[in-house]
Amino acid sequence: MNDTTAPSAAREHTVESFTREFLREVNFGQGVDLDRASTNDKYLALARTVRAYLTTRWLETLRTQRREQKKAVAYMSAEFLLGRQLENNLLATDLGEIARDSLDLLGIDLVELCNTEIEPGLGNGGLGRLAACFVDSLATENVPSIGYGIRYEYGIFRQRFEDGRQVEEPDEWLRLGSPWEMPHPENAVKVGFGGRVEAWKDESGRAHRRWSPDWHVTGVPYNYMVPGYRNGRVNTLRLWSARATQAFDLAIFNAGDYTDAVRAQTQAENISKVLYPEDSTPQGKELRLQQQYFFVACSLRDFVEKVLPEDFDLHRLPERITFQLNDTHPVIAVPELMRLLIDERGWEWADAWAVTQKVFAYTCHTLLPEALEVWPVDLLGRLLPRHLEIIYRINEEFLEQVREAFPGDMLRERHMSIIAEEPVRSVRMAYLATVAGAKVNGVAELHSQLLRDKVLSDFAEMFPHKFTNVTNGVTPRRFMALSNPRLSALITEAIGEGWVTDLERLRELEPLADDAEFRRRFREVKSHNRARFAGVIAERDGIEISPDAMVDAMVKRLHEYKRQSLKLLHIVSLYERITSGALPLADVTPRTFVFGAKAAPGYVRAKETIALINAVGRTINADASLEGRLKVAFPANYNVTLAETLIPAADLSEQISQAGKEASGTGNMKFALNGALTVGTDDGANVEIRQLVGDDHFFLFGMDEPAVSDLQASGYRSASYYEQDKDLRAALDMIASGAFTGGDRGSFVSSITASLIERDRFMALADFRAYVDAQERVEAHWADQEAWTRSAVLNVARSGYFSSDRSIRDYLARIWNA
Ligand code: 475
Repeated sequence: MNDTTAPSAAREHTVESFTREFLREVNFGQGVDLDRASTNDKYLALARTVRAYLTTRWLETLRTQRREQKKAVAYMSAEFLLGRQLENNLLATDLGEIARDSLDLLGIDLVELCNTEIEPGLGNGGLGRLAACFVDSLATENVPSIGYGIRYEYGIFRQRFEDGRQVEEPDEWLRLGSPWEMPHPENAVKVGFGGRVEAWKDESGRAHRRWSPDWHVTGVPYNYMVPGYRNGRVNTLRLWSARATQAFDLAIFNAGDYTDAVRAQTQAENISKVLYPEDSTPQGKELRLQQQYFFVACSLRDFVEKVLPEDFDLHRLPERITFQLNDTHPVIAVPELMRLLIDERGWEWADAWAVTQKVFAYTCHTLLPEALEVWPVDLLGRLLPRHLEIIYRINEEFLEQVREAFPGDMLRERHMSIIAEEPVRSVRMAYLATVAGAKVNGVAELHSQLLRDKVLSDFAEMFPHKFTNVTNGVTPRRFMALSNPRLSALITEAIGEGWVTDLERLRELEPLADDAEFRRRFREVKSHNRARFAGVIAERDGIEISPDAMVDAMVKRLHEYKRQSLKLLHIVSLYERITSGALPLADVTPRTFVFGAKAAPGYVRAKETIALINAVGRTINADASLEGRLKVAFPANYNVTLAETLIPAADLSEQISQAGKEASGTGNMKFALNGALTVGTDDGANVEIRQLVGDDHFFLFGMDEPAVSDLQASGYRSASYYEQDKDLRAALDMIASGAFTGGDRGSFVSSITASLIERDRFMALADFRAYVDAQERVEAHWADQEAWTRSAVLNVARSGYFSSDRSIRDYLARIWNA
């Protein structure tokens, strides 16, 4: 979209009108005089001023959609990890300069107000952040769409370190007000749970089923506006909040039990109380299933009854919507839609199933067997008895199809059943999604291939047409234009500003990789960004780092398959070689190892790893003999906001998961786009990043997926690597000796080292040597700053493919219009 045609809020508004509206919000919105207004008052007033601009466009977008009734996409996700809204909305509306000038005149610092905002952390990690990038790109690509999710009262926990150990605190993100949301209690939806299913017959004698839930919850929609980048479209993100229903309260209250009535109210409102903090390994908790059904039931009803016109014939639903299921969390929508059509509208099974199979599509985000959601049938049957019946019937008809396709293949039938028998009878949600969905996609080429060949191979054989790939992407608005203003300005100066919505245009930077002056300016930007990052963690965490050292970053959830432990072994090995005299200090590249990672509160090994990283960091940072050459910086509570200052500052991006385990990764894309070089395994989207940026500008190491599988099959013995590689042994021994824990060899020190030496589930030891070698290649390349910068510029120039705008176009072509 170029600037002359793009409707831009800025052109309709002046500094004077903006100031007037801002002051009105201070006075009448906040109820204070400007000279008495707190920073938070001013932030809220500014947010509402910007919101008013957005609202005009939003209402226009809604009117257009009601008039045109174009096919839309509903992105259903239990998580939307949005990050701060104010700056993003200023950018999208092009109001940044007007707001700054207006506030300047009033003597108010815009940056300070932006920093007041508490980010809505309504997600765990990759999956939730992807959903946020996607709604941004859907709006920017001008796709009629709506996001559906949960308005958690508490998002992902705040992380603190106490003596190096993670402590979780509730994330009170709504504490200071929530100017971006618009609640609509009048559009509340009632959702049932529990109870029984009864048979009944209509006058014609036809048999029906009727679900009588024994308790209900009300879902109140909260709308958020999602602006496209300066294109006039503002889409909706609708998050549901649980309230007790009136009837529910009164029934118990009237029965005379006030305490029970209150307790019931609390129970209902608990549903949207808190985000489950497990990333990739969901716990089979009843409240989680309640959350899933709650938001999905609200969303389907909302779409069918409120978004569609009143007289709409649901047989034509597939012409109007695709419900894109972000992993299996919303898959209970499948039996819910069946129930709506059959029980509530009297449809025949076959008709309902035909429509259902056309409107859902499923995105899988994992390869870990423990991450594939299953719900025990006794739990599901207790909470959603009618849905369980429907799932059984779907499964019966599906297995009939399997028998027809593969007569006599009993084993296959058992493998493919939506109902698992072992260890307890459970519903396999990924299988249900695959059977019901029109399409199934993985999130990177390798991942989609492994889904077809391994995780879902029987299904791929039966329904080859369903399987496709859409490689993930990231929004260049937040992760470049907003977060890296200096690099953005340099790029715009070189190639114009079209790249913000057409990221492939970064290719035009390629020739500049050979331009010494451009490289100098690029380095200047990096160096500025490093200093900015250093300033932020000094203030935020009291961590001191040198702004000149290489920033080597590993930021992602703490998980064994991601192998933070391998990074740690590299650091310890360097340290061990320096202190033992094997490596002269003069040969050590000055580096800051930056970690950012939250561990699921119940994931003991992950928490031990955090404690160990902090212990190693404390020792290294305090060792004067290193003359400050190595630093470990582990700022607590890594989140979207911190990512926005870290990623632009990074020189080296660590993407070192065991091959075949990381579905895609999206941090890897953000780093490459911001000019960091990657040291990575042949895993997830790393594969595509390397293909695009070129082998010379990417440090590949370690076993690939087939090698991992072979080694697994032939029997992996980690101890042999410990025995045979003396540097590895020395590093592990150093940890085990208590060198980082004040001589303490117990607790987490021994459990981590023992588990690596004895089991090493993700083969960190097998990849250690290759990793250390790759790090030596990194250092050699870094020593030639001109060559390094050239590689960095080429990383930027060749990363345009990883825009989430491109992902959305792929979804349109392969799934939504298919
Ligand atoms: C992958 N989260 C990344 C990213 O596609 C990928 C699971 C269960 C409960 C709560 N959260 C989860 C995930 O599974 C997840 O975040 N997966 C990630 O999705 C986007 O880039 O490789 O690990």
